[in-house]
Amino acid sequence: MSSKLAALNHWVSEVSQLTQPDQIHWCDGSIVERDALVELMLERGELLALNPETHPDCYLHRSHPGDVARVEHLTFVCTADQADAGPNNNWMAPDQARASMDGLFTGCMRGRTLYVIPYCMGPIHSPYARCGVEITDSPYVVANMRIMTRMGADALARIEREGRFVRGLHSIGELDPERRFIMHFPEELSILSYGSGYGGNALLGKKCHALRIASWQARNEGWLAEHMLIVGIQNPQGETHYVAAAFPSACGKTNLAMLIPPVTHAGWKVWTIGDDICWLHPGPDGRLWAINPESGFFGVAPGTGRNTNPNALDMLDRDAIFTNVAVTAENGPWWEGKSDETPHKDWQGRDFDPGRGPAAHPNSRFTVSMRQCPSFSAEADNPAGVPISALIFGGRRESLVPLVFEALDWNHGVLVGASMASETTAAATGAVGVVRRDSMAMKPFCGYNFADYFSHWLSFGDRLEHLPKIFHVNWFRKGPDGKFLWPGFGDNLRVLQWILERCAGRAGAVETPIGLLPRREDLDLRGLESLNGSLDALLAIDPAGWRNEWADVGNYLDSFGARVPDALRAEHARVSALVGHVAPA
Ligand code: OXD
Ligand code: MN
Repeated sequence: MSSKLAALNHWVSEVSQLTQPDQIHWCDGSIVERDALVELMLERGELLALNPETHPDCYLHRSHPGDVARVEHLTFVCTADQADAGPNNNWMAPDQARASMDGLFTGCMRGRTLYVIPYCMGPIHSPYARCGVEITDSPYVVANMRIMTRMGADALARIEREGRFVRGLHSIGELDPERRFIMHFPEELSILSYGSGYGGNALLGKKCHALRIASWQARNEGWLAEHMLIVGIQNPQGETHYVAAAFPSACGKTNLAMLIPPVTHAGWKVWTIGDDICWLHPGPDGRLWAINPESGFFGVAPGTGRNTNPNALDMLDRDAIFTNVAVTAENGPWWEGKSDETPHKDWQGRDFDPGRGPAAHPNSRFTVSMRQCPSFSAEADNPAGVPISALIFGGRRESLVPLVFEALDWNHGVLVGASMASETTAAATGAVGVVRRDSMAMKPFCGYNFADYFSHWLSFGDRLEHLPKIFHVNWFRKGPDGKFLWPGFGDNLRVLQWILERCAGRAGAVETPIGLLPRREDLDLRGLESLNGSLDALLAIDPAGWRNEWADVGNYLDSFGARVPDALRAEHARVSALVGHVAPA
């Protein structure tokens, strides 16, 4: 073993002394290894094979019913100085955190196999990619990491070349919510996760590494690690422009990433680069370049149907892992919104009884390689990434926030991102449907103080010669009857079209106190004539509502104290004045 791997070997042996596994398996990422793991999980009942005729190589995992989502209240950022983690994170002193985690990990792998998973986040030869190693005792985690990351021999070879990697130690422990913690040590680039097998808590390459740890690395190194999808939008002239868009969990990022244009839009095409995470680097040409660090989708199943996301349905009929979905009498996967079939067994394996709620868990998931997506773009493997023309922020807001608006400049756009708010969803435990501020959709994922994060975002105003434009969208406005005002899904392309036309300097807009809005005639609404009255509401500005909104944003910024950058406060004062609210200086 080369000396560059000595640190890795040393760490693996330290962990095995602590956790006492029966055996150690170094994952090579091969199909043979995958098949053996699947076999093992089938034997142990941790996976159930779905119908091999209709869904070859598809498996169902039923998690512990108390382990179905991310646990934000049990997720910590452990920096030496609490102020570096900020009020946006739970904090514990690193020594104390390590000591209590050591207690939990002691002997926890007795009778189990310890798997060493070398992985690479991003195209394997990209200078922007970063490697990590996850140690876990869960074969389900290994099988998922194989889909979600570039895992195995190539990643190990890169680690051997570079000698550096993020360390993640995970054990499902006893799956006891009382003994469950997800701890991050950004100063050491390490993660300790105990007691949960749920994706966001256990697939450490995803939220823990690619967002919480990477956001810290990104700040130190001059780039951004964001909770954003990435798509290429090809127009009928054959030009493709790329945008990255941040939405909170379960707000339709996967659907937008795989959008199929409406029938009125012949010649348009959306290419999928990523659906959840985006690493943005200033490129040599002064533009912002994006890579998707992941290689698969860990998507929310409910609501994925022929009308909402046909591309997703088409990629899910082979080689996929389903977690907590229901099954049909033919042993196919099923969830609310998938088809008219009647589910046979619910997500817990019980005979389906509508009286007990939905058949699939609202946060049930699919894990599938991005290569299976019909709209997959080969640019997702481009080591240089793709150049970004526009950044989009969006939330789930029933009222107030219009369909789309453009920020006046970079600082205004950063304020718009920082003030994002959304109604909570089932992706995290806790109440669903409560409006909370979720800056850049990073509230659960930023590995450091939001005030410093806002400064870092503002700094790109000087770092980049060609800044992308920033927009805000809201697909979720409701009318007085409680129905959505905007059709959403494929029709969202019309909004993306306006955004790209604005970037090209071709579309009109009207300046309002909150930013630049399209007028009816600036949007391509062919085929949406039925929208009529709704469009007025979708594009209206309610000054009194915005006075309250900006006052609330002011309180929110205050909650981060003196570290909030002056430029952001100045921007807040400016926009507040425009709606007639006097923000405290
Ligand atoms: C996810 C999430 O799983 O944001 O992507 O919760
Ligand atoms: Mn996400």
